[in-house]
Amino acid sequence: MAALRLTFLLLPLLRGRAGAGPLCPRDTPSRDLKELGGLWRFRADTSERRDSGFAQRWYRRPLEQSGPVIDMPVPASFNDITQDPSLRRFIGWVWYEKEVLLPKHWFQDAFKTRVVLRVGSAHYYAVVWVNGVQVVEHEGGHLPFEADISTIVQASPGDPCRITIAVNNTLSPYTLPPGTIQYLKDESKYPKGYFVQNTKFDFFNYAGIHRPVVVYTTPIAYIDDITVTTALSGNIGVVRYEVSVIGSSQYSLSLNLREKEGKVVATGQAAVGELKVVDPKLWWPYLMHENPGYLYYLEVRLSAQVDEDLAEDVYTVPVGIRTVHVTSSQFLINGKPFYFHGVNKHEDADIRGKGLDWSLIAKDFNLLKWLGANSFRTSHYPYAEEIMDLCDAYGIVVIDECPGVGMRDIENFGNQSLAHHLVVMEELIRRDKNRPSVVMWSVANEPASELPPAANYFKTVIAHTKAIDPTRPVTFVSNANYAHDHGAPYVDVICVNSYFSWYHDSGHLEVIQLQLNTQFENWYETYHKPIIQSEYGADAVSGLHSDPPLMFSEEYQVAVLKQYHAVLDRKRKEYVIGELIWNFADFMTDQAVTRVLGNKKGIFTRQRQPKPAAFVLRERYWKLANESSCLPPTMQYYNV
Ligand code: BDP
Repeated sequence: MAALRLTFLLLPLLRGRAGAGPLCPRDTPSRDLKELGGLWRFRADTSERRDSGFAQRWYRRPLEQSGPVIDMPVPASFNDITQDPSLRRFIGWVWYEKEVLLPKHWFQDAFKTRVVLRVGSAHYYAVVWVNGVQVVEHEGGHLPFEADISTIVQASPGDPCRITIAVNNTLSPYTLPPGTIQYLKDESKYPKGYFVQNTKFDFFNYAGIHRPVVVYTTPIAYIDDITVTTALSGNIGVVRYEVSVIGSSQYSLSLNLREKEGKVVATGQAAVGELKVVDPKLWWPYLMHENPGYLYYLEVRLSAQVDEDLAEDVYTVPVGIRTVHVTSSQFLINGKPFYFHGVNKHEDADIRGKGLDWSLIAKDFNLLKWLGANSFRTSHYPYAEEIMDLCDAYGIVVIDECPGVGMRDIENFGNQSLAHHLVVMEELIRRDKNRPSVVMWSVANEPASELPPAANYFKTVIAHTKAIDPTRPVTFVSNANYAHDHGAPYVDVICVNSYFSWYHDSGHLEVIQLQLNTQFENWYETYHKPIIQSEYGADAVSGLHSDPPLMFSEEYQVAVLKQYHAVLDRKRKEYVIGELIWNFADFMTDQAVTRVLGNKKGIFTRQRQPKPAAFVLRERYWKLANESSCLPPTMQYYNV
């Protein structure tokens, strides 16, 4: 069994792994970008050990020469695209391939141009070849990775370039999220070799290439990374920055911090420095200010000597000037108390699964604004950069969560998991560190934090996260008993999930208020840290009615929310700093007797139509916003 699992997941680990470039590819005057979306050729490796692709080196020749292929959209999960149930539940390697013609001018001065291939995310493990040469491999869905492919593509300029990506969705006790492969050997019940993948998280393990694949260029000497942090000192906004350059040690930099309209408000020349803005326009959350999500733009220009030549690069990062502080009972943004009234989401939709979809993204942000939600948690993994960009621009506050979900077994807290968890946090922070919308990192959701090894595990993960980013608070989301949670001592904010009258005392709405009150009191008396109700809710099958309210009806979902709100309204005056409904929309899960085509705790259906609970929340969120914000009276109404 171990040997087979090894073939499933670990085969490519025999080669070295490579990380992601920190800067998200953007069109700039010195860089070109070509997106490789559309239909790719695709084949699942159905061989018993799922190893034919590697054994027969499918990457060496066009994929259709080694067997049948089908068309597969990128970005998208592969699971729900065809009518084939075995592909929907497929575990193992799937192979994607695309031929692409790169623009001629990328080769005109070959040695002055660097060509990079970048994958926004591929779930879970990916190996990438260009023209048959392996260029990168990466562990973990939800985060980007890239490879410098200059020498390979420049060896045959003008020829189509063949990109092959093998993706494996097998999870192990040491992956994030974890999972196990279980072989069912009773041949009176299961065919020979039958296995299933078990997970302890509550969403479907969609797989494939979920975010855009792009090829982009930079000059041979280039801006590799820019780190920005901001502070306020009286009426001065301080933008601290650090620029790293690769490809030359003889270079000069010129930095311009511009307002939205283009006016330069501060300039710099050094690689590390501070820019000062008098009376800055601060980055404010949605509904906390009449001009939320204000962004400056830090334009970095590089002039580098490379041999006899001059390489010039330019890259611009959006900058939101804002501060974040946590006290024993408050969460302060720009020194003002911030109350999270928001949602937990999923990247999830019909047909495309977890594939990036602009229509869905736009619709979801419109629904968030309609709802009066000022925040969300990226439950239970990092969301697409495209989504995060809009959070920055719209002022939607984000608790940025890594894929530490379903960590329920002791095996998930050993050194192998820990080492990977630290790498994941590094990759996540490298990607999202400059985002004003991100106000807190969440390192896990509902881990078995009552297990003794969780103490050292979370102490280490949280310390590592804080060492990389000392500017943001860190949390994880707990459903453990307050008295036995070994991770809670290390968090800045207590995030608690509870499902009173649902998973406990099912159907008993009358106990919610007492139990919720006790929950808050216990946590606060133990830790004296602010608390977020990070999940609560109830399943409601759209169209199912019952009065008096019974479980799974739309009325019951509303009733649960109202019971929670009564207590939240008392406690938010003390130390409760937020409430995030579970869930924004219905979403797909594994099949189970408790799931009706997925989890129905959405206040919107999976197709984004509101259930009655959405109207209840909308009324509440706008009321909360109007109470606590400095909005002018003209903006204090439903934004219909
Ligand atoms: C919580 C989990 C979440 C689930 C939810 C539920 O954090 O992922 O979907 O329960 O059961 O425990 O609906």
